[in-house]
Amino acid sequence: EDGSQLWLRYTPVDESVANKRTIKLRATHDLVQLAQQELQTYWAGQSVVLRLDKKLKRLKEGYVLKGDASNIELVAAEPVGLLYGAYHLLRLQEAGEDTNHLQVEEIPDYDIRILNHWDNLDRTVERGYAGYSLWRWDELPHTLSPRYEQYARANASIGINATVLNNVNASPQILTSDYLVKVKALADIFRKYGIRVYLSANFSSPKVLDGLSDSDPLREEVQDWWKKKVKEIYQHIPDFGGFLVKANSEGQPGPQDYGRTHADGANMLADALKPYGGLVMWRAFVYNPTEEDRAKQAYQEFVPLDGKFRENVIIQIKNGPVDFQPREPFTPLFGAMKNTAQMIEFQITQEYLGFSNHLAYLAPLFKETLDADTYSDGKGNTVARITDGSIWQHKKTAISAVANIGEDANWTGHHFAQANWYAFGRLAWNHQLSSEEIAREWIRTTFTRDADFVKPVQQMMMDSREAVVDYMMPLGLHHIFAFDHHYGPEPWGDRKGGRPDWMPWYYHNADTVGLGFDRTTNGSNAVSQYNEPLRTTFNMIGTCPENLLLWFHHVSWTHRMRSGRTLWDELCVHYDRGVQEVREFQKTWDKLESYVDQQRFNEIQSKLKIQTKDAVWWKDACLLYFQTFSQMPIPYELDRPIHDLEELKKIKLDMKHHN
Ligand code: BDP
Repeated sequence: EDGSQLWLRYTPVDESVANKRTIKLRATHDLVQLAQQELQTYWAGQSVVLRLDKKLKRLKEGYVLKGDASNIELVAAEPVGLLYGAYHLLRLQEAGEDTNHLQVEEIPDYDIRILNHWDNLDRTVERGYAGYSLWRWDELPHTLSPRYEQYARANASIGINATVLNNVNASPQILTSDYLVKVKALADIFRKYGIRVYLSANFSSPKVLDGLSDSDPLREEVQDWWKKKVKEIYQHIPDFGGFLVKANSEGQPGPQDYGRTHADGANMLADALKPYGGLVMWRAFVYNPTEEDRAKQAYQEFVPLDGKFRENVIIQIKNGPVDFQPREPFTPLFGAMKNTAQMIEFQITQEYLGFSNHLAYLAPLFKETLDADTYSDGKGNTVARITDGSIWQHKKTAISAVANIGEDANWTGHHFAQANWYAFGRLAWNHQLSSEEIAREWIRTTFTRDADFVKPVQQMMMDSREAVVDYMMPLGLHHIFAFDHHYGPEPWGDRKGGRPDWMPWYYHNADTVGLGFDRTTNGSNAVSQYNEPLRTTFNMIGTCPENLLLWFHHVSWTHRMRSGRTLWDELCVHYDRGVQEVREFQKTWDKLESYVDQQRFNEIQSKLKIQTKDAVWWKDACLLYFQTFSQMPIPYELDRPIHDLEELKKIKLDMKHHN
């Protein structure tokens, strides 16, 4: 098997089974027919009646499943709810769960569950590690790859209902008439699976595409340009979702180019989209190379704008305040704008977690942010509840993640990276699901139900993210990656004349005294962006969680950690533990050869070898480099380095970052 079937390895039921049960429809709609067809082909169980009940509005796109050994009733308020219900049944079947006592009510936690593709029009993918983009712009709209439909089906099977097709570093070209026809062709396919298309818009489009003198959002000519453009889009795509915008961030154009605010920019687009029900997802990923701590800047720019955004604007906020690091605290902007709709942005693609070479199961990372208590208005207001509408009512709720999908046969480069796409979809539907549950479900549908396989693999997945944190950036270290491509370690990295906030030393601050970024009240004071009691907890070295210690504190090498070890020894122990864990993954995997088809077994085995080599590389690079400051020995019971620092400094990876 090449992994192309993902978690959808259904076998068609044979006729004798199909003849014994019926899949009855009490509704007509393309989506309902598709639900029926999926069950007709693959469902080996009881008879099913599919019914629409418009009165059950509280279900949103969800469904009710009830039944016993002879008959199942599937009811939804929306046609797509029946499709999701059908996939629920098939999931139970594939995972080998009981379907004779069904009493299920599922309501999605978020209205919009959306993937962000960072795909360029030349088919390179920014931070993509699974080959070229799925979208074959040169062939569209005439030639339609079968993978478009497979992609839509895979998403629908886990409840994803929206997609942004192009990179946030957006080419204005996407909004030309030539491209809109291509976008329409994709939207027509995705619609069959309940998926809406969104586009990343370049703020300078009016100027670049049609020669307007500028793209100032307060100028009528510019506003009219967008109104006309939006009208044109809706003529092609009547259910177009809206725009995702990266503005005044990392060199992208935006309203500030004209002395206007993020709100002015977002509202102009929102006004153009409003008549059609479209939305603006406006990103809060903004920072400039100033004296101010990068981690503080989004909060500083956006909090003063609270209440100034139109109803159909949602601020899209990365889970952490810096940038998708292996571990970050949650972004303090969550919960700090009570009058503005907010959504989370995760990164499924492993830009900072070993690309598609490392096994890193990300559900625990996603949940760490979702479950984090913001203490906004008291206890219990987690990031999940702030964004899912439980606390403040907004027009729409949404959750997004940067996709890891490309043209590779297995879609995601690493077979195990499929689990991260899967986990995002499942959590976007229900953020209460546990990482263990999701892993178990994914393993059983993707590989086998055999407990002797499922248990150790589940354990390996559950340990994997922490292993990556350990061998890359334990104890709150962050952004000490090699410049630009972000694959290997480069804690020594420095570029003459380069932006300080893109240099590792900016983040680790290693010196003869110690290590870490002082964000306390004596330092950059980023702690003050958090509500009490977090502010005080993070501010004091004795109460700050150790897994974020070096995020918030500059800590002396001899500081005693809770284990009784010095900071230096603790750091060494973590790096070493990360390496040991990956060595264990190799053993676990090799033992399981008989449960897996040869191709997937081999491919995963060779990825684990790369991961192990990289883990040792990370450990040696970071420890040998930091040792030049600490001047302390690596504890003698730990494995010794196998590289020399000077040799590691010479490694230059030829990895192009496509912008
Ligand atoms: C960073 C990536 C960069 C993206 C940027 C963003 O390195 O390629 O363009 O985020 O999210 O993580 O806009």
